[in-house]
Amino acid sequence: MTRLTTEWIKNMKNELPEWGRGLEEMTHMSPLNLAAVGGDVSRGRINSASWRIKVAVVPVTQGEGIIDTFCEQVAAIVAYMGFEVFVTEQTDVWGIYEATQKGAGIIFLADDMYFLALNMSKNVVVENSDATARGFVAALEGAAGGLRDRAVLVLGGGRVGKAALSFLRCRGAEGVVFDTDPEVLKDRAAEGWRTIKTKEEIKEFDLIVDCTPEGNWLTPDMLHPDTLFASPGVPLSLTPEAEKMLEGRIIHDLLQLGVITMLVMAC
Ligand code: PYL
Repeated sequence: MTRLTTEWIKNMKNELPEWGRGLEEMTHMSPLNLAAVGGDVSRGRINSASWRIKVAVVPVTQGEGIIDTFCEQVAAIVAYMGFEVFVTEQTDVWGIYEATQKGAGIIFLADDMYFLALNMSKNVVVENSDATARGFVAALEGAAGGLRDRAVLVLGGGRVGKAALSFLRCRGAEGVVFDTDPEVLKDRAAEGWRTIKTKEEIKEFDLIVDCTPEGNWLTPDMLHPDTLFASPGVPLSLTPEAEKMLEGRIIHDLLQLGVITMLVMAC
């Protein structure tokens, strides 16, 4: 998983309205509806939760420590979805205690390995990789006008890729996976997923979910000209030329779709 930097995310909260409009233009669905599809949660449940549940975001100092403004951006995304939210003054365990004392029903917190949304009263734990994969598959489905009986190539067969494959199956699509690590491909094949073995085969697919943590390796000649490209992976794999070729058909953000899907799944 690529560790975000303050430089990458510091303007995110100011750009949320533009992000939401762009996503709706591409997917013909509001962020709320996308999260509802990705999280498999009814709009009614989300609306009622937004009135009842207060959300806390707890800074975590473990490992490489706090990413300046990370918690603030997460809180801004939660607020954008219409929920009351605060960032705790304290960090770590004290911050969790502060959140419970201030009546939080859902707590977001992230260390270097996991980013979780916890709903203690419902004993629900939502993990960012799973929610992010589901959110981006839902967005691809919206942009493609449905995925039923269509082949979708998943780049990267790790934590996010596996979640994307599973949710693609839930949505009636055939997930196909590519990974540069033969051992990962072997594991996915053993689980019954169709795999491709070479980068040359990527251009056979016009629907792609890119879950790789590599950047700048997908060139125009490697891609189907009509590709719809959903990329939970950070940084973006597309070279600038490929980005230009796919302009208007790229679904990519650093936190937003994952956080809104985590939120609704924790409701
Ligand atoms: C959750 C993000 C999505 C992509 N990469 C993941 C990442 O950067 N994880 C590290 C998050 C550390 C947060 C830090 C803080 O500010 O509380 N512990």
